[in-house]
Amino acid sequence: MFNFGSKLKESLTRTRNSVFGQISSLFGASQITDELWDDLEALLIQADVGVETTTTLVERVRDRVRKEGVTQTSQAQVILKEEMKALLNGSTPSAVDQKRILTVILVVGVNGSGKTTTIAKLANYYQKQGKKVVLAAADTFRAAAIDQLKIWGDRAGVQVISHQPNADPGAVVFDAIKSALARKADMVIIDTAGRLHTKFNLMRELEKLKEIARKQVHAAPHETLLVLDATTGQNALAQAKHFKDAVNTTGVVLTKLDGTAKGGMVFAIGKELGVPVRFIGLGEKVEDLMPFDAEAFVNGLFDG
Ligand SMILES: Nc1nc2c(ncn2[C@@H]2O[C@H](COP(=O)(O)OP(=O)(O)OP(=O)(O)O)[C@@H](O)[C@H]2O)c(=O)[nH]1
Ligand SMILES: [Mg+2]
Repeated sequence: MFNFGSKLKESLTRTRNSVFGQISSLFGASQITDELWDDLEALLIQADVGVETTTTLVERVRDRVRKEGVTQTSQAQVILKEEMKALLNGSTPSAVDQKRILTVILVVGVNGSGKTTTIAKLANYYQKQGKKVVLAAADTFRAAAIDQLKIWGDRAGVQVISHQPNADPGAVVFDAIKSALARKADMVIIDTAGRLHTKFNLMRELEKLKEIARKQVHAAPHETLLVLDATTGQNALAQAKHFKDAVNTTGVVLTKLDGTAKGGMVFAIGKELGVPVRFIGLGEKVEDLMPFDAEAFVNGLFDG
């Protein structure tokens, strides 16, 4: 069995070493002082947790420390970890797990964020759960994107529905859903373009794809996953706001956590966006995807 725990810890090494290790040292001090809170705030902001989320988090921890009469720094750190987990928990469960005839997942995000790779990973993940998956190569702007998906699908034995480059992405989605229904598949995962062409409104196009899916399957797409590159830090957060407003994303896949010290981003996404992180990307291989688990994630930030 693939060990997610050690893979996660390994992937979080940079994030842990850069800032969270320092937070641990901070709480290694003997006394809780005003300086401790100031230093904690500065470190969390440095860790890309985001100003708003940092302020909320530090206030909550400080309040509890005061109310609970905590005097030991080690106990204060336990509270910090609890409040970090609380920030990430409590989101609605993914609609993907409900039973229905066909589940449709739309995957969106800007160029290079890791959409196509993530789709291969998701297909692998759900396939391993015994689900029959069909992929829709609806990023028709780039011939390479279609090929990338086809090659992977062939290798994994997953059907990929594609059209010619520059074809109408809506037609690809329509055909993929039709084929999936005919083949009694469990799930369709749709790849989309991430670029903004001059004569092309990406958000309007994505909205059109959603409408096509909705006409074929009740309440589809059941999940609209935004793929965000963790290495871009606060920029990714700005993208996320944009996508959320325009196409109502229901979840985030945060990719490339293995190559960055910006793991603190997870908190900013959950809190400032109110969109849950559903999966995290921990490498380039097809198995390097993990369902997001707040408990394991926070533990991994502190303990190597
Ligand atoms: N280290 C690491 N690399 C990743 C991860 N996810 C994706 N990548 C890499 O990121 C690069 C871009 O990934 P793609 O899947 O092609 O991204 P995309 O969003 O489909 O890009 P476009 O099709 O150009 O819009 C590739 O080199 C991937 O191998 C991850 O979790 N970790
Ligand atoms: Mg792609």
